[in-house]
Amino acid sequence: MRPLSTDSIENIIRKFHIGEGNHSYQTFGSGHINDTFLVSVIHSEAPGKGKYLLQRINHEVFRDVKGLMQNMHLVTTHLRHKLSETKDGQFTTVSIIPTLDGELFYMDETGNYWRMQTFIPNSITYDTVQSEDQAFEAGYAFGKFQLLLRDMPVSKLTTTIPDFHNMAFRFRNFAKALERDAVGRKASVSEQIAFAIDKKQSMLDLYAHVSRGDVPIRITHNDTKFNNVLLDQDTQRAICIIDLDTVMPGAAWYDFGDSVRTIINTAEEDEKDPGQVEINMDYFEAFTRGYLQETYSLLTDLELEHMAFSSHYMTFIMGLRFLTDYLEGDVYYKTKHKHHNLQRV
Ligand code: GN1
Ligand code: MG
Repeated sequence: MRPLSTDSIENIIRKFHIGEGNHSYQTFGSGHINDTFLVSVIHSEAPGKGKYLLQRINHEVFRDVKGLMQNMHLVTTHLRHKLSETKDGQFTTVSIIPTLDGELFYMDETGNYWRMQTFIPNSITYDTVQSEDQAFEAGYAFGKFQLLLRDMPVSKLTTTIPDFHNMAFRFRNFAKALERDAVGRKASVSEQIAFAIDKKQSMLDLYAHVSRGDVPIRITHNDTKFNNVLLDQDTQRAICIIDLDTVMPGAAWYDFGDSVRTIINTAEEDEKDPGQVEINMDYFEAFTRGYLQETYSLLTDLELEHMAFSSHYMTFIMGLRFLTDYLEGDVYYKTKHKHHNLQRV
């Protein structure tokens, strides 16, 4: 990705329909892929409403930006419609702010893709769960997301990253990275490699259910980290699911499992001291209660049967991807230092 210049961001903000007024911006968030800026329109007549998120979409990762934005448009439109029907408390959705030309994104002269969306006022995210109530709220929010999208035809969405949670595909990439050992790190991670190989078959077995069509393909979020749930700053209730980049056809296991990965971990994803990484089963229980409260009626027996194992599956697949990227020399995820990807494993 090309570097960003201050000058260009100013110009890019002006391409979007965010109304009159001066603005300021600052970098924002902790995503591993895109670049995010919080844009504030100064002197806006409606306080709190003058905030937006501008993002440069990493098109090396998201090869089909048009498909991605179309998915996001369809899903947010559907959610908005459903929420207006149900008047379900404070739960809301982000909205895409179109360009002045009415497009869903803007491509600059250097070939970078940009999008603007609303910033939900009075909201907060956390990287780690602080209480059982928060774990419940996250379960409720991802469950609600699944429930609200149940009547939207899956075929409307494009698979923007093929094989995203396909374990067989991830193992093939891992094998290639081992074979190449591009930066000579293989010998230093033999323990992690042995662990991955040891778990391989049980992981492939779960994926086989997906590839055989034993479980329904639903509209899933596919990146259900706890910090993708917005909580209301005052009430601490879940109010919105964000980061819709990877919304596409998938298995319910992907969303449940990836949430559990971050929700029951008492430490951050990149904690360097494995001694700090503990599992909080009370959070697991609270999260599951929230999730099933919304989704129990729509899940099949087979989905329910392997729901708990999906937490292993998704935690494992993320570890495998971080390890693969470490072996490849940190070419995919943003890293802040040499062993960052390894700390995430
Ligand atoms: C990436 O960029 P971010 O933080 O939203 C990744 C997810 C991983 C996550 C790990 C497109 O998400 O799959 O779970 O990092 N997204 C992509 O924190 O690869
Ligand atoms: Mg994401």
